[in-house]
Amino acid sequence: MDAERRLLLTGFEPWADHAANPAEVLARRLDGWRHRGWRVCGVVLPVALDAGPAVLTAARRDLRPHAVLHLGLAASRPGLTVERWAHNVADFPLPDNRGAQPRGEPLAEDGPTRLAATLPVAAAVHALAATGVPATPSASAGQFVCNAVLYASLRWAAAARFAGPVGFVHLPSPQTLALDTQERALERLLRWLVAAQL
Ligand code: PCA
Repeated sequence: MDAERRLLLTGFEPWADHAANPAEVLARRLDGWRHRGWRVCGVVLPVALDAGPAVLTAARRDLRPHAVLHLGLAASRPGLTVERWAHNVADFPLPDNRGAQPRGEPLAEDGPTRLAATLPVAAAVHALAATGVPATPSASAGQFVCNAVLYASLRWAAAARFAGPVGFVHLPSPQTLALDTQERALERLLRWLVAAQL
């Protein structure tokens, strides 16, 4: 009997002209975080359309998580944003880390136009905002690799009838909001997730 419950927390490596990615740093920092029988497993994904979802699939197989939370950097946003939707489109403004640059292509020919995050967005925003950080819901995870990973994750969750929550939080730049402050807000969100036993 496996009593421990695992939350898979993913971040992304840096890309383009970002020297570092707070999503990577915080996924690593929170790796091993424990609370009331839950353990966070931090995994860093490549910023690549052909590799990000594949690494996620492997991590899911190895870790058999009960909840999945993705983190990514949205450097132009002023606070933390909780994504409501993944859209079935890849329209990269610049090549990913492996040189792929689809323009206006569907992620899955046969997939739905959009998929809703199964993490309760309003409650997640509330948990983050309770620490005093700016936090809002977002209607778009963009059209780059973050959106592609969320779309793949939600598609898997629907197909596998995954009972736990799957969600995505975009983080602001550490220049906008200190990393330690972002970390405290994420810990608050994690404690809420544990308490809610979703
Ligand atoms: N943010 C990018 C990809 C990796 C990341 O952290 C995005 O929003 O798509």
